[in-house]
Amino acid sequence: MSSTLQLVVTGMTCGGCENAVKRVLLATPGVSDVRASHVENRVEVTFESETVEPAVLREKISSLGYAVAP
Ligand SMILES: [Cu+2]
Repeated sequence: MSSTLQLVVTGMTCGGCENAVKRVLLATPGVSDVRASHVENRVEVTFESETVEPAVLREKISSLGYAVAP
C-alpha cells in the first residue's frame, strides 16, 4: 500500500541539499516520490509500506548529515 511520510529535517541549506535527499531516497526500492524543502525544513516521501520501512528512510536522510526530528 502506498503511504506518505512527513518528516521535519534540519540542515538542508539549498536546492543542492534538497536534490541530494531526493536522489538518495528515490534510489531506495519502494520509494515513488519525494518532495524536499530546505526553506520549510520538510521532506515528504511517498513509499510502498510492504517494501520499505520508515526507519530506513529516516536513516538514509541522516546518513547524508541532516537531522531528522523524532
Ligand atoms: Cu545545500
